[in-house]
Amino acid sequence: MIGGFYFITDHGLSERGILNDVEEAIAGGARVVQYRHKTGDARTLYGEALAVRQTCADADVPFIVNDRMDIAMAVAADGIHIGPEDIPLFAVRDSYDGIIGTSCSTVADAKRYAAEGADYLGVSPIYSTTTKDDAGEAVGPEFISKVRKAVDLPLIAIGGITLERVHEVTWAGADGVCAISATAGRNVRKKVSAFADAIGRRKI
Ligand code: TZP
Ligand code: MG
Repeated sequence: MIGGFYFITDHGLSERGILNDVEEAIAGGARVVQYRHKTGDARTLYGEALAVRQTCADADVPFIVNDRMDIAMAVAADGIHIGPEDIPLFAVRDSYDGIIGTSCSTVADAKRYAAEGADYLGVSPIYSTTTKDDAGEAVGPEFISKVRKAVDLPLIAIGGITLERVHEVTWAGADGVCAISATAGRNVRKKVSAFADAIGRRKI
């Protein structure tokens, strides 16, 4: 089951390299890792994804590749995360047994993705964010409640989430939380650990 703290790599914000960040995030309690690299060439993506996959496999943490079906297949990732501009969900569901996550910001899309066989949904952007250029307008934590009522899939809240806001999104029904800028840079382990604790506390 996808949930808890969901860590996404960010080359721009990383200070010690994304592989180190992944190790730190897992040590801090991340329950899912996504490799996200928007600008690298396929050879670079393959090499990095392979290394991250190994680190995740050693820790028994699900490893998801963002956008790229070819890379996910080549490194035998546990899953892929696809957005509205990527290969369509219906096109991969029949031939791919791994975890498929997709992003949604309307209830109609959430229902459609559930019907098409998504395994989890990223609900975003909950708050405004500068980490993703085309993230769009903030949908607010109430959007999570609406999707929660509409579909029976794990929901990962993402976009502008700080430690102080964790309770708002878990209260609204999120099963997991992703925070990039709030955990990237220095002390990744400590920051992820604080998120993992905050999410865990809400679930008790
Ligand atoms: N998808 C939707 S919002 C977002 C992504 C990748 C960026 C989240 O980053 P931050 O820094 O936690 O707002
Ligand atoms: Mg994408």
